[in-house]
Amino acid sequence: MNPLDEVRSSWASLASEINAADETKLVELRSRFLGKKGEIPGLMRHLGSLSADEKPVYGAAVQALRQEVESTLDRLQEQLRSAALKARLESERLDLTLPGDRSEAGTLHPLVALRDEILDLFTGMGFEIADAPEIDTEWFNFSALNVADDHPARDMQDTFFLSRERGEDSLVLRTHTSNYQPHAMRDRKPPFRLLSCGQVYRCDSDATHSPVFTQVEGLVLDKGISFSHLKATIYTMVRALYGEGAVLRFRPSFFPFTEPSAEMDVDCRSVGLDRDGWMEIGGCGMVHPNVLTNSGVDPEEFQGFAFGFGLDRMAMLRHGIKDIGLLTAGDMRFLRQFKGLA
Ligand code: FA5
Repeated sequence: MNPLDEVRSSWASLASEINAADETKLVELRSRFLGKKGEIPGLMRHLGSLSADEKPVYGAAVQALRQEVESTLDRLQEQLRSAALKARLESERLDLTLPGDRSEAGTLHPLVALRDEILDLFTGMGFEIADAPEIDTEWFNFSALNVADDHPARDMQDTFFLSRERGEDSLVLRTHTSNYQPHAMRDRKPPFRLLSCGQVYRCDSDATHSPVFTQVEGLVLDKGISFSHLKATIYTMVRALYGEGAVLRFRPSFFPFTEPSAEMDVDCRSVGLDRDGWMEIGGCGMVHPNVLTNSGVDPEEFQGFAFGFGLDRMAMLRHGIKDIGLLTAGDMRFLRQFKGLA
């Protein structure tokens, strides 16, 4: 048998093996028959021993065999590839008609939603948002605000003291956001309009009092500020939050850091609640000259007003919540009803 027939028949004898070949076997066969030192290129070595007439015939026959081997191997390789792809697609198949895993979208807590609304409202009126520490000294929380040493608010019953010793530098959990006032007056020069919102702490607990609650504090210092500026500002806020029909009353009161001072109550029925009575939402007044002096501001030159609202109370009023504790209890049965808040 001549070498060409030998290679042809060895290729032909592999037919059944070839058809069932895997990827490795195909690579092996490709190298055996078509590789540089493979059987088919090896056939060309015999060209030299052939006559001029035989050479083209022999060359064409070798070329034909090469093409047959090549196309067979290519076809098989392609079949293997598409079978592998089909298997993969099959194993990774997604049934898009199955119901999906729905993840419940979160929603804003009613206190956060209300706080954001109030911050938006006041920034719209030219107020700048600022912060004060929740742990502060007795001086900032009380003395700078003209609260006398023997004032009942300093009493152990009302304030969480963090230091064993009592004194101007001893630390307390702030009892109100008014601690912000002396910080603000020391840190910047009037005129300014500032708003601060944050948590405050008191030994206090019943349906309308919580030991941890949130206050929103405003402070405006400028020349020629009067109580009517204060009233207009508060009315703007209350009407924006509760509607034009909201009835607000200013009740004369006392705070050591404002003079005159008032507490503000909203008529529950006027904001759509099904109950009689007033809900106290905050305190306010004209900044006391002693507070200005304590913080290095000349009361002859600048006057101002301040207010502090209980955010939790305002949320109770808005949503008709009867127990303040629900706002911080983290009970999903209660919180789910505020789903639409954004
Ligand atoms: C003050 O805290 C003053 N710093 C407010 C102020 C600021 C007056 C600036 C003048 C100038 P008062 O203790 O009344 O005031 O508290 C203000 C509001 O916080 C109350 O009207 C009420 O809405 C809310 N509040 C008071 N105590 C609690 C409590 N334990 N739980 C929930 N809200 C409370």
